[in-house]
Amino acid sequence: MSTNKGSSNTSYHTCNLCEAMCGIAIETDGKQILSIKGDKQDPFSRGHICPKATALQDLYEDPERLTKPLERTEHGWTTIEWEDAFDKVAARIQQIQTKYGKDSVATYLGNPNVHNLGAMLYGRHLLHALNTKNMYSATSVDQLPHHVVASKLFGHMLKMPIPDIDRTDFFLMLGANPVASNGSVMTVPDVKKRLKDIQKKGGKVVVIDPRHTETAEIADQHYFIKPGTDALLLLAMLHVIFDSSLLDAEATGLMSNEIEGIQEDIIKYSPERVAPIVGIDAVEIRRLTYQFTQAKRPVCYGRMGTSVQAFGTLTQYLMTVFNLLLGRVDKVGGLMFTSPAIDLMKLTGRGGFDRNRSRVRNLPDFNSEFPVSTLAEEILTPGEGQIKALLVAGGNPVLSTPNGEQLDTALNELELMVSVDFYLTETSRHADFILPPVSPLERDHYDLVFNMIAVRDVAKFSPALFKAPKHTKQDWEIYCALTERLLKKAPLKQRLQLKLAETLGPRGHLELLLRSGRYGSKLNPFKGLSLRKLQNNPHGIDLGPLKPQLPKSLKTKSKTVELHRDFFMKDLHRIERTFFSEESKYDQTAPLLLIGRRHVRSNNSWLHNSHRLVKGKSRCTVMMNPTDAQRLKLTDNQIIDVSSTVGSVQLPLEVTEHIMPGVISIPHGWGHTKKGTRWSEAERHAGQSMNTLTDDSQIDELSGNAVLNGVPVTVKVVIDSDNAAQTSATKKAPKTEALSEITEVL
Ligand SMILES: Nc1nc2c(c(=O)[nH]1)N[C@H]1C(S)=C(S)[C@@H](COP(=O)(O)OP(=O)(O)OC[C@H]3O[C@@H](n4cnc5c(=O)[nH]c(N)nc54)[C@H](O)[C@@H]3O)O[C@H]1N2
Ligand SMILES: Nc1nc2c(c(=O)[nH]1)N[C@H]1C(S)=C(S)[C@@H](COP(=O)(O)OP(=O)(O)OC[C@H]3O[C@@H](n4cnc5c(=O)[nH]c(N)nc54)[C@H](O)[C@@H]3O)O[C@H]1N2
Ligand code: SF4
Ligand SMILES: [Mo]
Repeated sequence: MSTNKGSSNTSYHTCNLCEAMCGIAIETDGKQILSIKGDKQDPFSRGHICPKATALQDLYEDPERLTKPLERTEHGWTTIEWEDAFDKVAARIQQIQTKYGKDSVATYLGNPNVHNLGAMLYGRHLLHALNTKNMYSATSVDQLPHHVVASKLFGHMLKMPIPDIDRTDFFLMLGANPVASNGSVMTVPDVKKRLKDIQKKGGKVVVIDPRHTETAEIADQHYFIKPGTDALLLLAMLHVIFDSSLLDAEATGLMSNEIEGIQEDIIKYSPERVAPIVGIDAVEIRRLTYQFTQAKRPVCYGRMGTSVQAFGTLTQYLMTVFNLLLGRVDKVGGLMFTSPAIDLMKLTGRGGFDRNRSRVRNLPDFNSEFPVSTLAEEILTPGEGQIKALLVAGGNPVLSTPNGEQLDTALNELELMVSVDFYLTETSRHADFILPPVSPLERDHYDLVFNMIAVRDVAKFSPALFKAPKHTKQDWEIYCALTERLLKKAPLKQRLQLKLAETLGPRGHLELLLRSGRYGSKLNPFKGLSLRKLQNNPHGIDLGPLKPQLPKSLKTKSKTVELHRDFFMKDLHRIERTFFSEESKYDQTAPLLLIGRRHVRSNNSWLHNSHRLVKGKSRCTVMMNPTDAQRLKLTDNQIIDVSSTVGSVQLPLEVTEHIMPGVISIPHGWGHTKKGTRWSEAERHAGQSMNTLTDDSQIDELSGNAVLNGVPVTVKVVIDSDNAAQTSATKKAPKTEALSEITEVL
């Protein structure tokens, strides 16, 4: 639905760039976008947007965005017809699978897939047709610990409890910076206002983070914490609640009978024992715990900083147990479960663990995926089962995954690489074929994933702003075209299933899912929630605040919260070894510890081709506390060399009190320095990749998740500040041979 004003037209959509699902009002004149503003009538986002929303226009208009398939030939990149591309790609995949076996073809599905209705609905058909064990995704550089905890405790990997931010009065947040990231595993548009509303109502926001972040800036209390030690802090907080008998008796009835065991496990982690390692005083740890227990509706939540670190899964577990034992799960203002219009749990697996082992490092899979930290070694290590071909869809793992340089080298070894991406990136430049889908404004949108983890139940359908131009394809069409070809010799039933799914299309699927969901009516299309109803409500429909629903909605067999103490608490051995043993590697005088950071004008490894977003001072800097700078005789704006076990980068130094002594921070997703990419604005603001420093051999042992925070590094000066101005990260990347080839051919 849209409104007209003169020749211009305003229509309503959802921004799909991050998890926040902000409503946007887009004013157009024909094919011209005049403005993108927050949709004030969206009941969820209430007019809020961030600077990235306008990048949707830049993305749409970007002349460097690919729209036609490319094939690598001896003359460089050549455009090729879609049908030819699909035929060639499918034939090459089949040849390789026939020669080396099914598992020789691997897949990496990147983050944008979960922001894409068609990709979510049809990706699984392609994966099924490929029938390979070697599946990878951004999950294992992200929220894998949340899934492991949800699958074990609540019975399904997607049954993740979400902080009820609008009704809590004490929001304890570890390792998350929603004011910059706009929230994660917590879909929460307008988060800054929502946090301030907690305070306005007399509540408190407390942030635990090695950096004084944008969120810490508005919080009531902020504690620096030594990276990677959150598990110790939580063990000590649990120690305090057991010691002071603060457990919620009623809540314990909901859980499996393992609480006494857990009490035994945590007995030795007194605040006094952990404080020197964690960097927070024992008195403060006790105070914080009491503050939490004295609040009426407190909640404890943790994200990236606590997920992608050495003890990510244990931390996530302890945090959930902390909320559980204090009766803060499934309670108003605590951690709650959503009741979305479409329940993805019905469409996906529960999250099986250790069904397969990775070939080289023998690591278990989760939900049929191996940790992406193992991808490069599976390509580089010869032998049966070696990966020979890779399909990367909506991902840039050369910049996003640990030891990206190693992966960059490994990709050269492949016999075939295919990228489904609309940019020629650090990753897709290695491809033999690039299959570019349309931009987000040219496809329908409904958030299947983020409604599962939103702080309110809502539903909204956004039709494509522009009809996809002729001779372009959406992600789902690309997936289906490849699947069809791969299934040519498959049983009729499988082929018919695909045909049916294709005929339905994303809209048809959506209609079925909405009507068979909890707010719909299967029999009567005019009753309950349906696509038609959503189309008539272009600002979205509010389905109310989160509702208590346990034990009924638990997916565990026992219909209790299964604590799986043995599985999680066995990691305490590693805690002891890491932090307390004689031979402890955790040397407290040791090198600096590296953490990441996000900025509101950037999005993972991309959107850097939007001038509006990257202009101004380079943001790819190394933040360091003045005490460290002084000790190391470094000054602001000097170019320094940062080295880890696997690589080194050179970046300008930013000396700031906003980071904890002993810690440095570099944002991820930069490093547009490789030859043969084609995003010139990004190349002009190249920066360096933080994942040149992260080590693929370091994983969170319980889940296989990557360790991207708390990476030991050393630093030294490269260039002094007088010369830094010219050599800072804004310097233009050299124009490459491959780039000029493309411009000639296209
Ligand atoms: N050191 C460090 N590394 C990190 C993180 C960190 O905090 N620190 N964060 C991690 C996290 S949380 C994540 S999610 C990953 C993300 O890492 P990736 O999974 O690699 O995802 P992106 O970096 O978002 O890359 C997106 C790619 O998809 C393309 N793209 C965008 N939209 C679409 C689309 O609709 N369809 C298709 N086919 N392609 C599209 C873009 O052009 C771009 O090349 O990075 C991880 N890496
Ligand atoms: N603007 C912007 N928004 C984004 C993205 C983006 O790239 N840019 N990416 C999107 C994606 S894919 C995701 S997953 C989300 C992530 O969203 P968030 O989870 O909010 O992630 P970050 O902003 O990286 O915040 C992580 C925080 O953890 C802190 N930290 C690091 N190590 C530790 C530690 O050991 N302990 C503790 N307690 N804290 C630590 C860091 O200093 C940082 O402030 O953001 C999404 N939104
Ligand atoms: S916060 Fe920004 S990027 Fe995220 S959905 Fe809203 S407008 Fe889009
Ligand atoms: Mo992410």
